[in-house]
Amino acid sequence: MIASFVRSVFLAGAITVSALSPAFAQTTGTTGSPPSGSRGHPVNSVTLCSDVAYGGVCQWFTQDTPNLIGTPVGNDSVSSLRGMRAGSAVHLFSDINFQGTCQALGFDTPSLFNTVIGNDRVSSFKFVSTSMDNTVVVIPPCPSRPVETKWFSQSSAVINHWASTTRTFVCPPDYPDVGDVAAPAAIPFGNRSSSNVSASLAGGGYGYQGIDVTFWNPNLTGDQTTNISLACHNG
Ligand SMILES: [Ca+2]
Repeated sequence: MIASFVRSVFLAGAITVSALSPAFAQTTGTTGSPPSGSRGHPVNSVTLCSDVAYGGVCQWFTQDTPNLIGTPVGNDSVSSLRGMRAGSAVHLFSDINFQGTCQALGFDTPSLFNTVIGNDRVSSFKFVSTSMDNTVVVIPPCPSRPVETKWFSQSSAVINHWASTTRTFVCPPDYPDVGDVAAPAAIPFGNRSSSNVSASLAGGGYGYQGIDVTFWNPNLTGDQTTNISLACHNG
């Protein structure tokens, strides 16, 4: 079964390559411009742009792309995208080789700000086929991924040098839960402030998506900026 499956995938790949060849494209002029392919052999396409509102450097692609490093549009650069053909959508990934945070998009998107994957984060993408549920376009969900922990650096709050200061830090939407899945009993933050500054859990615990940290800066040399790394996991 596996050998047969692999073989059929290989043959499908060969057909796709022949459909993209210039000779084939030149013989299929009835269905539009060459990148659209021919009837029965549509070519996927998406245009990625480095600025919002389809500005900056824009680059169209017809193939899954496991690594945007070195491309004109660039790695960790995409800010908007459009031009997906009917029946297809894309899965965008924050890491190369279709890893990291994934977001499924099937429609023109003038800004990736405030999306799950975020602005200037796309490193790879692949095409997926959509289906119709009555009149609703169904985009396949992103592949499930293992539960994992990432450590996020956060520095924003200023420590008052006359008294202790408690600040709240929050995990990002794609890794929403506080804690290290590999060490669930450990304190889920590291103090990266200057050596003068101590940090401890406020109230002796932490919440589901956020953590309160109390800082103390006893050296009386002035206010300082807090700096912690926070452990967050994705499920
Ligand atoms: Ca950008």
